[in-house]
Amino acid sequence: MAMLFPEVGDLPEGFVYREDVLSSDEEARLVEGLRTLAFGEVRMRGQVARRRTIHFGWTYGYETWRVEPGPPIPEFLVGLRALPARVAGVEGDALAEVLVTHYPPGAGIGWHRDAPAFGVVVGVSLLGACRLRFQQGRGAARKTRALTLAPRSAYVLDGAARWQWQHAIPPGREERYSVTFRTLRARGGGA
Ligand SMILES: O=C(O)CCC(=O)C(=O)O
Repeated sequence: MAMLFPEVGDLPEGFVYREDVLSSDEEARLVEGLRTLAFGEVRMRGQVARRRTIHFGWTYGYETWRVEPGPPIPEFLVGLRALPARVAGVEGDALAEVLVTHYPPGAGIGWHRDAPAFGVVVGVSLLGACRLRFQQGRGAARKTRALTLAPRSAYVLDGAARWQWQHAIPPGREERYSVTFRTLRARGGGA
């Protein structure tokens, strides 16, 4: 029987995954910094999600997708930017938006594509592991892929993975932080 969400292999074009991009000490120092951030609620269609987020560089409305200048990126995250830049093959400065998400146990994120105002997405995972799922198409034509994101790993969403597939993270058992970096394409948002 075919697995609903097969492991790594045959993942969408444009998806890059690297493990052990940070040491445990670097992870611990980053988590110390992340613990000081003032995370806010994510409200969509009247529902408050279990995950909490904070945006730097640029902010966007989850329902309007409007992109606005945001608070400056804290020094400890500016220091981290060279890493996702190297993994994605872009300049550090080009990663103008930083979104930090805190997932307590039981939190996830539903199917979506990231706001079109942003380009390449690079995600760094800290603390718990989680599944990252991809889907494309509907009904009988629906294709799915999945892998486990390890702590201290990084991934890139570009090409088809970014634009032609949706992704989601099912609720996990472990606390996790993701620090996602995005290049900016255009302001204003809208689908
Ligand atoms: O937590 C992650 O790595 C993914 C976050 C995500 O998909 C998003 O914020 O749009």
